[in-house]
Amino acid sequence: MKRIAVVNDLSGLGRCSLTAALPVLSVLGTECCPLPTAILSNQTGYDSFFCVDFTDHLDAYLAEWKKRHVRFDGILTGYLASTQQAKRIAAFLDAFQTSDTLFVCDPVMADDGQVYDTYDAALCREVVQLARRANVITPNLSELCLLCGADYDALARLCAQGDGMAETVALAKTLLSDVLHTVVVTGVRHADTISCVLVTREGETVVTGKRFGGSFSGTGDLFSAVITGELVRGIDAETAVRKAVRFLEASIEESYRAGTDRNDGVNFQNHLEMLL
Ligand code: PXL
Repeated sequence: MKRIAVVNDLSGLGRCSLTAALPVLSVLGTECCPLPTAILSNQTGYDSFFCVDFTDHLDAYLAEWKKRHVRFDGILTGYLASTQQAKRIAAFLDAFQTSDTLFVCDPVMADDGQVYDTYDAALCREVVQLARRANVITPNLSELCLLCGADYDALARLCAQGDGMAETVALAKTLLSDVLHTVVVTGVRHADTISCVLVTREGETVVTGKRFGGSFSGTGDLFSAVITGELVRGIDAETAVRKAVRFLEASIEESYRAGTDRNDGVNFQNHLEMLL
């Protein structure tokens, strides 16, 4: 069975990070091995939260994995709690990323053009460094602009008018390298639809879904988990992106109709069978 290490936090409420990755990767028939970065009562979008940063325990945790000579077919990273933690994750990659490992980095930093409150400039620089080591990245439009040093407001305005695809593709292409072969730009919002832009060395594809309401917690984590599981299983990137978009579309539609609070994440559980 393919084994995937998922570097992310465990949030008790919010259906995001590890509580999103675990069910998705399991349904896709892969083993999800958490490397927890922090334990939170709930994700940080709620009014308040309790958080224990796990950074100081990572070395001891990883020493046990090293003892067991465990190997990973995939590594997926997401939300990071601190600059110090980002450096430990880089050391984890030094030890566990081999030429056979697919490293998928979700460069979590921002949404709607706003850098998250818990991310400062130093942490964003670490995320950019991490993304440079990845084979696949799944930025949203805000994160793509941060990775490229581009103007988010101008690009988001174009996209809202139903335009901006050529510009988004051009930006994503500048990131491709010997190491990075796939860029999936998520959540590109138009008036009534939302698109995903897949850019590889072979070309680009835009996959568009229906748009329901605003943004929900955890959708980026569900998306990156589907992409990682499928690519590690040897599925091609376009099929993986189409599957992820349909799964998110169904989950978001159900949550929108149920009036789910955006902080509680989406009702993805009833749609996991779409991934089987
Ligand atoms: O889904 C992204 C995410 C993951 N983990 C934590 C978060 C967020 C977004 O706010 O707060 C703890």
